This record gives sequence, C-alpha cells and structure tokens, in this order.
Amino acid sequence: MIRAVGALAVLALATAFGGSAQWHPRGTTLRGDVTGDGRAEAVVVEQLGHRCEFRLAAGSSSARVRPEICSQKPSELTDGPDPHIAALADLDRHPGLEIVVQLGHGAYMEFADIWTSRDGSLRRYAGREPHVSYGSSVGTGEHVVGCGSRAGIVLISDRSFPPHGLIVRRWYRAQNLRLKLIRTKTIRWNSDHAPPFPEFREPQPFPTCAKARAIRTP
Ligand SMILES: [Ca+2]
Repeated sequence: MIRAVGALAVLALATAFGGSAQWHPRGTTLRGDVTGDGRAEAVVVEQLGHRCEFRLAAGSSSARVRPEICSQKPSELTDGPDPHIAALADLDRHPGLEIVVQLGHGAYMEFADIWTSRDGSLRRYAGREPHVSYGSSVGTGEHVVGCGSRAGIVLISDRSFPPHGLIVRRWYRAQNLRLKLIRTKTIRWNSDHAPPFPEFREPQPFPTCAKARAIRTP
C-alpha cells in the first residue's frame, strides 16, 4: 500500500513538472516506401506533449522538425492541424518516396518542406524554407505544385486571375537534395475555368505524383 502511494506521488510530481511528456502522433500516419528497400514504412509527425517540439518519424528513423509556427503563431498549435505529413510523393530519381511535411498555413495558403531518406537517415532538402506552397484566393491567385512529365522534375505554377490572367510554370530538377530551377514559361490565361495543366488538379500538393496523402480535415 505504501509503495502504491509512493508511486502515485512520483507520478503526480512527474506530471506537475512536465516529466510525463510523451511523443505522440500529430495528423495522419501515412505508409509508403521511404527508404527505397521495397517495404512500406509508417511516416508521421510527432509532438512532444503539448510543447512546440516536433519530429518526423519514418520507420525506425526520426529527425527534429522546427516549424516557424512555434515562434509566429504558437497559439494555433492547440487546435490547428499544423504541422503534419501532407503527402508521400515520388519527386527525385533516387529510390524511395519523398516526404512532404506541412509546416503551417496562412489565410489561404499552406507551406511545406521536402524530406527524403539517405543512407538510413532522414534529410531535409536544402534551400529556402518552405520549399513549396499551395492554395488560392481571389486576391493572390492560385499556387500549385505537382510533378513534371519526366521523373525527377517538380513543377510549380502560379496563376493570376482574369482580367489580367497569367500562368507562370516553373520546372525544377529534384537532385542532390535540392530543387534547382531549370525552366520558366509564362502563358496568358483569361478563362475562369481551371487551367488545362496537370499540376492544377486536386488534391494539392503533388496531385500528379503523390503515392499517399493525409486526409484533409474540414
Ligand atoms: Ca525518391
């Protein structure tokens, strides 16, 4: 009896001082072959208790993720969906799917980073953060991201709405843990209909090459 009471007291102390914080899943767990060995891993963003501490976990590998929401909009962590795994997509020509980690959102846009597995560890693509954004509004136009018709090409397009409608399509080569801009093309587009390009399909991001994606919560 005394031992049980003692254990309860230790548990109460641990809870009071935050010692009981556990890593727990945030958002949907996706499954896909991230390492390229032909077997699917469980891929998820985990949070430490209620703290602004996150990690990306894929199978037995994990890596810390530090979304800017921690410094910019920490109050949204309590009930918002950020961050989470948005999609597993085939982006480069290296075996294994890339991991699209949604980091946060604005009024109409979502922002995501790209991670991949190399030699048993998770590596973030180099370059600006976030790597991709997607969404649309009357004010800002539409911003989408998909894959090109050839393997290893990421296609990011911006569309401004009529009466001065334009579509700017940008092709990037996904190589050596970077997205490198290789081509830009601007097209006039004054129709109210969706542009006839595959990267504009839904759901975003990567409608053309996502192998698994999180179910969007309303
Ligand atoms: Ca890959």
